[in-house]
Amino acid sequence: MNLLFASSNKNKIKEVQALMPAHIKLLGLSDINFTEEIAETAATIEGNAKLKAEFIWNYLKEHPSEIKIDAVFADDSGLEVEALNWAPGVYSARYAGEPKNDEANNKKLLTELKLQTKRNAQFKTVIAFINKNSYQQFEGIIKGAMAYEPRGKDGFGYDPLFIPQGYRSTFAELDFETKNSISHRGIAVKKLVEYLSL
Ligand code: ITT
Repeated sequence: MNLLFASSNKNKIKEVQALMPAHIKLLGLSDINFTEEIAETAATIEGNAKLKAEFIWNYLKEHPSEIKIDAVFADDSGLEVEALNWAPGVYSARYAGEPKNDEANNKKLLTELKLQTKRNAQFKTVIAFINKNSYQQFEGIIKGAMAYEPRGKDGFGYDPLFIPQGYRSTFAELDFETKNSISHRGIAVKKLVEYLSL
């Protein structure tokens, strides 16, 4: 089956690709020559995941692809920090303003958390899936804590600041496979794959 991942984030695509079984061919937005940015205007992570998947599903109706696409899905993710009233959450990508910038986001987060000893947080991914018969959502959440300084070189986004529960390393200090096997995205993708294998 040909599954189109409606994301322009190369790191997300790499993580999702690594969890796809051989019978599912993962396509990206470049395979349908889509290069625009989809405005994420919903008020929730669920809403933005749905909005991105629906946008591309509808785009394909008007711009049919040469490759047969069986289904489309999108991933919207956010970091939720309890001491910040669960911010940045749905605003994670642009926490430090436009244009989106991972380093500026991490810097702002550390500033907001300065002198804060309550460090617990969670990462959440919602995958929105559409095919001609149905719409489904799959959620993945991993609990953890915020580091006091960026640590590690791997990963992307907030990975240098997030320490998953049960570990002492940040996501950026863990190797790719370890992060992917426990992460918010990994959990959501495994649910999607299970659904597709039923
Ligand atoms: P899309 O094209 O898929 O929308 P995006 O990068 O805009 O890509 P999101 O809106 O879901 O994706 O991202 C929210 C923010 O959270 C963004 O700043 C990411 O860098 C960050 N993020 C998402 N997943 C992450 C992960 O696994 N580890 C660290 N940061 C992550």
